[in-house]
Amino acid sequence: MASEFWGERWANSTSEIAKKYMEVAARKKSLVCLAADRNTMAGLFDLIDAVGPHVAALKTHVDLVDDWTPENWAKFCSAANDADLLIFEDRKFADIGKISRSQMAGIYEPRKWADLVTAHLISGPDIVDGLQAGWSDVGRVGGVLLLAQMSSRGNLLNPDYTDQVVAKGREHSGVFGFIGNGSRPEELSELRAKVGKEKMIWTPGVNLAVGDGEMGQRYGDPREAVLAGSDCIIVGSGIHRADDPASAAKAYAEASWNALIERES
Ligand code: S5P
Repeated sequence: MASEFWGERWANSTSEIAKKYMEVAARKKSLVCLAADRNTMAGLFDLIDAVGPHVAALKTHVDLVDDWTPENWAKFCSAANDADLLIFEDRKFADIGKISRSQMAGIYEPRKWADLVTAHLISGPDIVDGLQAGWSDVGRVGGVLLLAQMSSRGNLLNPDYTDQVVAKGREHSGVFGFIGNGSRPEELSELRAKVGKEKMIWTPGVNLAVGDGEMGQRYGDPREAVLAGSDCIIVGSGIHRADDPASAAKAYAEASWNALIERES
């Protein structure tokens, strides 16, 4: 079923997790990853209950939860799995390979519950092997999203850096895809041309209200991001700060799904 909607992305994909994501997205008719940036466990549970049916993945920042405990987190991950959501820890790893492997353990132990993690390639490509080794240490598989662009004003990921990240990441089976800048569709189209047809591009910096956000964040339109080559819109405050998060999530789901249909038809 997913193949009929995802066209060349499905046909070219060699990643088990990318296929899993495309299937979940097709079941829910949503290309939305919720950036679940709430700092209490209760707030996070409320979010899953409210928006679970309308989003395909849940992006976490595990270290910003004030009342985090391993037991509560295990319950939260199990609720996310029950809601048919991929779990994506936005840890933005950046260290050398062996330290990144160790950081997949530690108190938060993302190797045990995260399907996806983000990483900067600033330290070189061994970081991807380190993260993959972290998952293998507990008999799991996962995917790395490399930051090729960022949505924040004044970031230092210049076009030459982006090209190098893409050139290295494209060839690595442990790389699920790239983070692109959802606030600038023209930059995103260029990124898609460089990435090619196979790997995922996921984009933060997306909001139905386009323009500047808080502290240098910038926002672009969800439909335009998908048409420019994004495979998943990462939406935070547009959903979790809405008066009615469920209706907001539904609106983002519809915008993203309709854009995928438009893009592939
Ligand atoms: O370039 C980036 C990369 C990421 S992963 N810009 C971002 O904003 N993000 C993340 O996306 C950020 O950490 C936050 O969790 C989310 C955007 O949230 P929003 O509230 O601005 O939609």
